[in-house]
Amino acid sequence: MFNSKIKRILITGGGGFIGGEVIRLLLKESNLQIFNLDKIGYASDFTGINNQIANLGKQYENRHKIIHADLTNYEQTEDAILKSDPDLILHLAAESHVDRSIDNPRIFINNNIIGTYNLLEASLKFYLNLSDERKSFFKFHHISTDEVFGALGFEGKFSETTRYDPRSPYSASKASSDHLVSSWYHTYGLPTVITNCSNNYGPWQFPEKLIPNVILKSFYNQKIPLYGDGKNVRDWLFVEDHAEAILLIASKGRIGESYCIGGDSEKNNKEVVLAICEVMDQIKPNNKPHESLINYVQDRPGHDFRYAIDFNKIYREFGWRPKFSFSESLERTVKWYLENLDWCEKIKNKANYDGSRIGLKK
Ligand code: TDX
Repeated sequence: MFNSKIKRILITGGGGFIGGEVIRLLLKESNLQIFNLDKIGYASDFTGINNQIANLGKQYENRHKIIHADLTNYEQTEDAILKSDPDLILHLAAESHVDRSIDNPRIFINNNIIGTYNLLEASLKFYLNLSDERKSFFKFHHISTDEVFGALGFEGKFSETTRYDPRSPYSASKASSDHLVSSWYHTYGLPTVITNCSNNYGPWQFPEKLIPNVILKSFYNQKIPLYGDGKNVRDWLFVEDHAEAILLIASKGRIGESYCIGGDSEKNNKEVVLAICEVMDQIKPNNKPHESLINYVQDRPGHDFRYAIDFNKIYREFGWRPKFSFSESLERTVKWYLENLDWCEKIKNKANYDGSRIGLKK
């Protein structure tokens, strides 16, 4: 998967949903030593990684080391880089929930912008001290979102050449971090690559996002909140497809480039909710169909209408396309949540999150 000279990888935010998936894939399919820099915030959790290590065998324990560090602290960031001595950095750490960014933008500015800035500064200092040989394969891969491009109407798709037009504090903070990464490449020569993905779903996602939120609400027979008219469209990407694309770009992506990663599964929110309700009707039937729990609620302020990704560049250059179908992976995801209700309760309690509506502050 990787050039054999690459031995150590530093992943930021490996306690998160996507980072955890990337680490599980790396454990299975590479020999790399993995350093997982995580601030252990509200959504951080290592259960999935620990389960994977337990399944693979004790000899895998040493392959994954957690470094408890906060990117908003430069010294901690620099220490983590020196300790891990990486050949590759995957930057996934970010505050990621749009609704939280509406209520509390400062946290997003600090973590996503200042955090990325500190990581870039420390990475550049580290990179400049590497031997020419190690410099020749070192890479800094920044993982970002399609939300930086703003919102689409009924037509068109986002691609690598789409103008940035973020509209929420969250997407503005991610757009800023993308621009910082790109400027560290152009100005200082740090070898960077950026990926922008569409909405992820799958096991281990913190239950504030649409899909796990709806699964849990419908399981507990609570009202399912559908924002506005439920017609906003997202392009759903199964997290295992995303992790595979990330590692492909981390190993083969061209320096200074960006790549869009999409799920080829555009659905409006009502379609997604109805699909979940249908699976729930089959595996946990109620006296009324689960769709009767749908409750149209006040719209999200500045709610982006539609996201869709044209992933032609990564397909053209590397032959990548999503493998998982939406309906099968959604069913798998629903079943996973129902089998892991204890985990959901535990992580919600730890985060002090009771599932109430957030993100209405104007
Ligand atoms: O309860 C809900 N009801 C509802 O109708 C929730 C939580 C969401 N929604 C709507 C809002 C969006 O149109 O569903 C859609 C998806 O919402 P989120 O899961 O909050 O995701 P979104 O706002 O699209 O942003 C996501 O995709 C890009 C991720 O949260 C980001 O981290 C990623 O960068």
